[in-house]
Amino acid sequence: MDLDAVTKQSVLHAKPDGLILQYGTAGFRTKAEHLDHVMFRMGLLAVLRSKQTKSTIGVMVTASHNPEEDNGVKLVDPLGEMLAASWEEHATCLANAEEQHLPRVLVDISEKAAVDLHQDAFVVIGRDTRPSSERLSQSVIDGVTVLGGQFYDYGLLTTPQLHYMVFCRNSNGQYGKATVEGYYQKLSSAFVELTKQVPVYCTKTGVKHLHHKAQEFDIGVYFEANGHGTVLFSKAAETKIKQLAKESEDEKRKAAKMLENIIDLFNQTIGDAISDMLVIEAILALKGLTVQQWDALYTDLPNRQLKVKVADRQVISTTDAERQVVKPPGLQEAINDLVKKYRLSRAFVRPSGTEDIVRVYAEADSQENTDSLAYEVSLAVF
Ligand code: 16G
Repeated sequence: MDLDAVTKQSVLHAKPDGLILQYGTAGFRTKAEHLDHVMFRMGLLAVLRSKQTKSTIGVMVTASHNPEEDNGVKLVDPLGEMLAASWEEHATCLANAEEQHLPRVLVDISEKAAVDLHQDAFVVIGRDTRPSSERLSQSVIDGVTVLGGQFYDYGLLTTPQLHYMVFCRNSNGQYGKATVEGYYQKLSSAFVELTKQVPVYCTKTGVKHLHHKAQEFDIGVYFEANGHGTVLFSKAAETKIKQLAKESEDEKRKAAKMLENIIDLFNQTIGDAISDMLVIEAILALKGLTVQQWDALYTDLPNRQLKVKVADRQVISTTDAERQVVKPPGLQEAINDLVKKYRLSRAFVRPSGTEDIVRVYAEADSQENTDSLAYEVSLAVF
């Protein structure tokens, strides 16, 4: 520890005479104008803590919800938690040491905490949007560097983000990537996974394919754009619902009874317009919705289906639930090139299973573009 260098630097971050501060619930907090020396010293302390734990330590410059003229600083321990209580005492001692005692207090802390001074130190820093925060985090950096510590300044960061960064760095990336993008990536992909309603699958066209797929679930809803579809309940789900309709307490029994009747209202052997209509009527009545309100829940995106007459529809064969052409060679590539010309677009072609034609399906960002994509794809088929 180069104590001479510390003393020299410390003069530039001099402690106001007689000022006593306490490392409180969320670190040090007071008027920003009184915090420069505390920031410098927390930079020093973070280096010692980093050497002692052989880990990255975080320093956050913020006073959270306090008034704008306040500021504050707290240290983040290796697993992303708050600084250990024993080190809060060291922090308070160091922050309150009069200028001439600073070297001695540093040595005391190192001895008491058995800090290996030869160990490398790494400190990450974050700050809030207060006008004083940038300058104060520079004081932290001065403290870190004068003790030979390395640092990474994240700049603007929320406090939980800094805790996250510290843990990521100390878990070799196991907890996540120690970048702002990594943080958002982790949260957003977990959010998307969590809020996916139900798994969705595509099958080849035709009730027989959809029906079998839907049988794999406790409750399987299948439908085609042309109107075919129904809902299937597994034996296990039906038994459970029937049992709840008899045995459970009032609220649950009422819900289970409703489901029991819904099961009977569906024709589970195949889609059935009469049965589907009654199910919809029942749901709208129970929810107090009009047909118009129901219709307004859903807006069709631009789409177009075209038929192309061909000499032999069997020359086209497909894979991936009829979404990719495998034969004739070159057709899928031609479709891909056309799709690339439009925004939010996709297009499929498949031989009809009921007529001597090829069906072309297209989507794009507007109806006009959709129509034009469908037309271009049908020319490629032709
Ligand atoms: C039949 C199928 C229907 C499918 C349609 C496709 C049944 C009960 N109906 O109507 O599920 O969507 O054929 O015809 O299986 P396509 O291949 O000519 O478009």
